[in-house]
Amino acid sequence: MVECIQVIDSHTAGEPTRMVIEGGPDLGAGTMRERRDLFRARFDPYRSAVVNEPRGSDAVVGAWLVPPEHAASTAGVIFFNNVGFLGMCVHGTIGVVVSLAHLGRLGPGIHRLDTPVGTVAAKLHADGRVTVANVESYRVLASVPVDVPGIGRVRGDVAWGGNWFFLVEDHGERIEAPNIERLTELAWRIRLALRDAAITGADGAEIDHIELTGPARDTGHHGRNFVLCPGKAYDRSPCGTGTSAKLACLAADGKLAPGEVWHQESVIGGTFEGTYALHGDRILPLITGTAHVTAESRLLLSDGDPFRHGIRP
Ligand code: PYC
Repeated sequence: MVECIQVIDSHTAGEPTRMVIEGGPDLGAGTMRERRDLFRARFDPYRSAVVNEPRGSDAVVGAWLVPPEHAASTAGVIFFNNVGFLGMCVHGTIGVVVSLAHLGRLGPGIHRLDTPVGTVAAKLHADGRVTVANVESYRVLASVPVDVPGIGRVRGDVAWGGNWFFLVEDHGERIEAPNIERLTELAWRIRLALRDAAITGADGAEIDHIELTGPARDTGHHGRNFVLCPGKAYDRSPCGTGTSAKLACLAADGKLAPGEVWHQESVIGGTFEGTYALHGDRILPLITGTAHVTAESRLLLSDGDPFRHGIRP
């Protein structure tokens, strides 16, 4: 038997998104959180089949489209990567909106998407840019010291932007593409040190994204980042949830006012534009970027293929 999964591939500032539009398991009609939990518990091989080699790569983020949870929403979407599931994914949301527009399923205007961590609104502009009103973001800890074996003590902020981030500025590294291997090693060590020191997000949640920040390269931009994702792949884009976490820290430090624009560069030079509105003691980030559709494909999973569910780490 051959199972067929239909996907649209795109990239957002170089970071790939693979949107699943047909095939695979039916996740039912529960809340988005229940559907994500069902996916994880019963159908994880499909996650791996879609994003892992030989059909994908470590950098691919999957976006599984499902019927919306809320009547006012266009769709539900569950984001996942090479090792598990994401809360939110902003570059992925930009990719989903551009891919749905490519299919003729939506046009310019505001579209609501339900995710396991809340409903987000995405505006498709007439010129193809997409602005995502992300989930509320906030910093929980500032300048936390962590002793990193082989490196020494670094300090960072713990913030939520739809995923949990540890943002480090005093790392002493250049945030440039030729340095990606060193940055990956450093960020990975920081992640393990956080785990060993039991430094977590709210409710003991694991901090699974490490964001190394630094000065922008281009005049007119405000910062540059390197974000290491949970499966040790770096984000080619400036990471929209990471940019949201950064905005939450800037807001908490009084360094960026509501409505002020922050241009965030990625380690490979892509940019997102970020701004925020205040929501009580949290912020509502608005992240703008562009995506490009790269392929319309049917993934084939045949019974005789030992890697039909991907090469799992
Ligand atoms: O853009 O939010 C983002 C993201 C998360 C992981 C990879 N990209």
